[in-house]
Amino acid sequence: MAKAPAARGPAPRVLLIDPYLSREDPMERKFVELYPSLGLLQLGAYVRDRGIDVEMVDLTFARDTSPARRALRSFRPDVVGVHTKTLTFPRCVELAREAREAGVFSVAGGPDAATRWTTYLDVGFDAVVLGEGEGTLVELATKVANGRDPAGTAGVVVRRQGLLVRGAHRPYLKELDQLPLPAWDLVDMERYLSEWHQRTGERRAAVLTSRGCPFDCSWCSKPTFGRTFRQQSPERVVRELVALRDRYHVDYVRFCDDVFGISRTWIEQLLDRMAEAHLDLKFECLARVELLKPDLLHRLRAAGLARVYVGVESGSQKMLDLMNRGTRLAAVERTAAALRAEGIRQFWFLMLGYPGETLEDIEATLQLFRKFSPEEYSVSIAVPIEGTRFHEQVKNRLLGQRTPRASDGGGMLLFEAAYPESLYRWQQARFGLEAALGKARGNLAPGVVERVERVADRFHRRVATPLLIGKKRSGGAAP
Ligand code: B12
Ligand code: SF4
Repeated sequence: MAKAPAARGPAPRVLLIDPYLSREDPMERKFVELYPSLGLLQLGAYVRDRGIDVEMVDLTFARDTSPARRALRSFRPDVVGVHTKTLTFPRCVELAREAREAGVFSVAGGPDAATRWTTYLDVGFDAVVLGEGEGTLVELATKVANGRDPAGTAGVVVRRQGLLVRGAHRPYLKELDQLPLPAWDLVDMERYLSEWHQRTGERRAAVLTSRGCPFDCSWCSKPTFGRTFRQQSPERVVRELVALRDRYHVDYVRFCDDVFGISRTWIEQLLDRMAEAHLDLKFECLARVELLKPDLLHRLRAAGLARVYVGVESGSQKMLDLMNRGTRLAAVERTAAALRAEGIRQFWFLMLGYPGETLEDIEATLQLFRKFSPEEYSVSIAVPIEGTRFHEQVKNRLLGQRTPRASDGGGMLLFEAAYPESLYRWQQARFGLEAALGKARGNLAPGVVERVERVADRFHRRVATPLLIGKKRSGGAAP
């Protein structure tokens, strides 16, 4: 646990906890890249700027929750604040119990608690903070430290005499430039950076330049920032990048925005400011294909862009429209080709099972994948998250109490879809084979990959699909 500067006077004391234990995340070894929680680093910096004494326990590299238990006893906070994700729910339950035993007021915040706050109150948290946490945590901690009841505070939900008391919605921060730099000193940055260095030869850190997303994909859950979109100025972003380089020798940055570079003018200005600061960083981001025009990609590549995550989702225009993606397939193809031409790695997100999808649509996705062989990808079965239009659409067809597990890699069917789960798992395996063949293409004799693909396609059409969807082996049941 890293220490914050000493407190002045009887300031409220807040202990922040990131309950993510990387060794318990089966995805970690495969996909997940380790960065400290930006949400907690920003919260920590903000509340500290307002006179709150703050410490943080980051369990990412811990074996269990004992560092949190020790900090509860040694730091004696007024409030313990836990960041929540669905994956870390069992740890959060444990921490709520620890806080109760230590007689400390506990509050849950972050994406999972903001989606199902009653669950968090049920398992023992004293309060849940909804949405953006900065202003709310300052007010809540001050009230609790002064022995006042935080019930009714904007952005806070508590339970009183069995009834939920939900404060008003707290307006979003208007000026993101006014946020202090993340409180990196609250975590063991060197541990993260040296792990990255061992793995990649680079010292990598995460940066956020905006909050929210103005698009409206029907399956996307936005419990924290809603449909707002706010951006920092390019100057503010560069100040953060310079600090990371100067203080921590960071030479690779992951921009964690939901969608990076929504405004072309903004991104051009950022690139200008980065060049003026001689940053010499490599970076990666998540972006929408239609924003990545070939000429912009060329500039981004020259500025250090090494990898882009793109939500391709489906190779069928009909499906993209049903998902309200606002994306044309032609833009996907144009961008995939331009990324390849520029030598920028591409990571595709693909989704199977969305309502309305037929075997022909899945086949279109596979053919698109085959055509471009992205360097990396993930293909998941659509997850209906509460509060989304997709969830609304399938809420009467949910499959009992199934909840997705991280270990599952998006491979669990949570609603009655067009086909059985086994069919989707089989399709996932097909993408796996396709990816392996794509990688092997350069090392095999010409035509070998195509022959294997033909055999696999035939097996898929004639054997696997009829079997999995329960039809007779009539041939031609699947495209
Ligand atoms: C960038 C990102 C990542 C990055 C880096 C994450 C990081 N270390 O910061 C990487 C790729 C590493 C990553 C990994 C994972 N991620 Co991620 N990630 C995101 C993304 C796109 C942005 C997160 C972010 O930085 N937000 C900006 C900060 C400022 O917001 P915030 O964290 O929500 O915090 C604010 C509020 O929530 C609140 N708050 C948060 N915590 C607390 C605590 C208290 C006490 C209080 C009062 C308030 C509060 O105040 C904060 C400031 O306003 C989100 C999607 C999104 N838009 O939120 C998904 C998201 C958070 N990730 C998600 C998931 C599932 C994961 C993984 C579990 C994936 C996996 N293993 O399968 C891992 C977990 C890794 C980990 N260390 O926890 C899900 C979580 C869904 C859920 N209900 O659990 C999200 C919401 C995406 C989604 N829609 O599916 N992720
Ligand atoms: S999926 Fe991405 S682009 Fe679509 S609404 Fe969500 S954050 Fe925005």
